[in-house]
Amino acid sequence: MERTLFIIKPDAVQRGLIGEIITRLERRGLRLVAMKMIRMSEELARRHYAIHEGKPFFEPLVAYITSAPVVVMVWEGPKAIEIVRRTMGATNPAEAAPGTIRADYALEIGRNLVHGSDGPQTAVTEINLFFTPEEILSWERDTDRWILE
Ligand code: DAT
Ligand code: MG
Repeated sequence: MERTLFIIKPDAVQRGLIGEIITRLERRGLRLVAMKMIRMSEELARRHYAIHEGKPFFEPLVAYITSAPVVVMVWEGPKAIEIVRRTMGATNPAEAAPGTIRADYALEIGRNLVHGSDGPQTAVTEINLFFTPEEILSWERDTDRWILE
């Protein structure tokens, strides 16, 4: 089992796409184990995107992610990190595969609706940045035997 951090970014919240986006991951079969709505502080945004510090798009990225509330989640499942990334589509919506969230609802890289951890190490770091261990629930889902072999 893997866990991944997922964020519904300000543009998706403003556009009323929270339910639509959660539905895609829920229907896929992934299990939601933590969720909250927050307004990211500038400090948190800079830490979350620290790897991009110094790049030309860094300051606009921090301004965008702090500009309105976001919904932060932890999703769990086998290969959850890769599966969530594939469900999101490529970073640039113009290059995202049809049927992905970014291809279906977005046009530009700076308004690409969602964030998902890109690897096992970043997933752990990002989950710890947004959630305490008590906020992450281990729970039995009755449908799991119909989703997982
Ligand atoms: P992803 O969000 O797919 O993990 P990333 O980690 O490379 O992509 O970049 C984080 C965010 O920064 C991305 O969602 C949008 C923005 N971004 C990345 N590359 C960019 C670029 N070349 N121009 C403008 N914004 C960019
Ligand atoms: Mg990334």
